Amino acid sequence: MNTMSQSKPLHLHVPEPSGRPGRETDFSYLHTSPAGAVRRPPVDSTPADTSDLAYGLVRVLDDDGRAVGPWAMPIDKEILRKGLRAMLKTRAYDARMLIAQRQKKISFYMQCLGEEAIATAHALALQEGDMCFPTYRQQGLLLSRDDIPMVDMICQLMSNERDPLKGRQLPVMYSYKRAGFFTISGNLATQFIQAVGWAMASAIKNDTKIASAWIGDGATAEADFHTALTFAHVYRAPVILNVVNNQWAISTFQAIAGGEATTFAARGVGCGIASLRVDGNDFLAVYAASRWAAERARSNLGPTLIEWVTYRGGPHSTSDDPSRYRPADDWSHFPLGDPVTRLKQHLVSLGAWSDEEHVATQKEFEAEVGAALKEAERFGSLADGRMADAASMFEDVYKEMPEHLRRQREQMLRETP
Ligand SMILES: Cc1ncc(C[n+]2csc(CCOP(=O)(O)OP(=O)(O)O)c2C)c(N)n1
Ligand SMILES: [Mg+2]
Repeated sequence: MNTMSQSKPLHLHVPEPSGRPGRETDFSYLHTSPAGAVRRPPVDSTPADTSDLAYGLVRVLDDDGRAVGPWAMPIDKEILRKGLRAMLKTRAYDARMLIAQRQKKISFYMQCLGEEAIATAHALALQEGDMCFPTYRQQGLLLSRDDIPMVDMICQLMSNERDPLKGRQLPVMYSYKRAGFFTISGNLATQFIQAVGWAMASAIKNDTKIASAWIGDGATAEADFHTALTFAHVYRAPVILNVVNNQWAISTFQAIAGGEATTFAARGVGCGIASLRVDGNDFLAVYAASRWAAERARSNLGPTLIEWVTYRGGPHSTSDDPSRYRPADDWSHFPLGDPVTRLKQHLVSLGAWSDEEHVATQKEFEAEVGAALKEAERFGSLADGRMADAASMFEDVYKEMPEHLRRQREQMLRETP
């Protein structure tokens, strides 16, 4: 036994955010790289050869809205315009649904304010038939498509007579198989193991489809996250592993989930997975990194983990009050800015957008969302209590309804007025 060592009392380190209500956040904790500074390795790089990228920050748009550096790829202006429209549509939808919740037309809502670039740009980088396993903050995957009627989505929020999910899911927990949008599970981190399993099945069937898994910074502390990484690495599953680091998990700062002395992207490298840490508020960087990861997956080069660095501009949900735990104006000081403003600036500098078109597009989507809400309300809302028929709960349990369920349904219909 070493009798020389001094016995100083031990203590634990409990991470704390630098900002609290009334005290401005010191965002120097967020290590950033200048736009264009981070290299773009070949897609067939080994996971270990991406180590530096797990600690840097892939960025394309500089402060003047120019696309610079090795990740600036040629992108059709029409795709960028489509992207900006998708972000504006998502923002308009979120803003109106927040009001609808306050008006007691829906019971609950979750916005993705400030994070719009991630899902909308990622959706444009995937192919038809690929499968996303989203969380509740990837509505942009749906709203960037033309084939998902907004009215349907609002009927889901209202659990009304035309809710495609018949009132069986919490509002915002959409499901659209045809849009590659797997049914959202409220049990966080399950998306990761399910996506890796789906990707492995795609490879076992010698298919060409890839999966895209979604998780937040906070949920990476769940065991499912780590299990998924092991399987993805071992079998080189064709999957993109998205970690959306929006700095907060309800009222818990990202450092509590382990983002203080390392990065979430670095988890991937440690597991033998190619990893990138990317500016999630930079539409061009999101698109380029998503394309890189998708190409790797589709070429049997294995999974990629991407940490998207962003900021949750709004409350966690309509049940949360962030002014209790962070400065009210925190978002306006976030070093990576607002994804809408940044893509707008870029498109204006290319001569492919204008202030007038911006305002007109905002108005166009406000009107579209307003009309969709009105149409959805025709089928009932929380306010009037018209909801999916209770007898429908016996449907879709088995492929063919067994005798005992048939009897229970008949009894219910007999006994309820
Ligand atoms: C397994 C599990 N644990 C806890 C919860 C409760 N919960 C819902 S959202 C949330 C915070 C998640 O934060 P994060 O993963 O950072 O995602 P974000 O909301 O920021 O997008 C928690 C703890 C849950 N839904 N599932
Ligand atoms: Mg979070």
